[in-house]
Amino acid sequence: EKIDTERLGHNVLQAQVFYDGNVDTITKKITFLNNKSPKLYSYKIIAEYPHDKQAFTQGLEFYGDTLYESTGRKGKSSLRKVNYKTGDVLTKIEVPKEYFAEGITILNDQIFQLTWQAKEGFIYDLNTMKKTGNFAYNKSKEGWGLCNDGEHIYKSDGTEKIWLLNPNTLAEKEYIEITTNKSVKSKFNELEWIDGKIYANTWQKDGIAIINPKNGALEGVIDLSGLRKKVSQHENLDVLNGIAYKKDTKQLFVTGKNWDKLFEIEVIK
Ligand code: DDQ
Ligand code: CA
Repeated sequence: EKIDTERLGHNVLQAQVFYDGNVDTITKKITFLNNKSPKLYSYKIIAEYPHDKQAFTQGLEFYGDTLYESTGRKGKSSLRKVNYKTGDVLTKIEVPKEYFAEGITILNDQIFQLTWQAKEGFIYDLNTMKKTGNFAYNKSKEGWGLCNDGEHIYKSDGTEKIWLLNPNTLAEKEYIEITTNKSVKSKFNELEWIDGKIYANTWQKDGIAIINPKNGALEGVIDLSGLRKKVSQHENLDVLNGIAYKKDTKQLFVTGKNWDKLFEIEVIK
């Protein structure tokens, strides 16, 4: 059996075909390289802070004590510098209304921001927040989330792939594909690099996935379904999205699209 690696990925170990003589009932059993099922984690709320309800959060990352946020929807897309304790927006750069802004990440004194379907990203100077350039992504499907490990940039695109980008040209170099021991997973949205793993929101789900960047194995899931009840929600689209880790103090923050709160949480392992 030839494995369709383009569709199922290089994380697939093998595909076995079961044939009982009837071609209509051929079934295929796929075995994944990742043979462990994900661990399930819970959380504890450490603190709650105000968050702008107008912010359709698509990107969230700390630089020192300052929170940077990207918001989406056409006509409402922005790049913000935020005081996380008060929720005050210190600087707000509007994104041209034809773009739907997505994830951000900060590397080498630059902020990189994706857009959803335009296959175009923006580069800003971290200190002035002035736009200094653009970049294109042609191999990946769409622009969803970004994070970096201090050296490389990782990008999700709505599919099962997370791409590794060249930090200078932003071109897609290679990718991992996200699998559990049972299936291929997709729709990874906002991303965060925490201690060697990629933490990822999943679009319209209450769980944060913990992904091994070396092989795409989905090693854990944090069940955050309790948080939704603690925010004033008005629309189905107001889902958990936004993970930011303050490296110096090891604090973890999460929010959602148009949520009125930013939560500092501790993962219970
Ligand atoms: N994404 O963040 C999951 C990548 C996209 C969110 C899209 C939310 C839909 C809003 C409706 C817009 C209609 C074009
Ligand atoms: Ca993030």
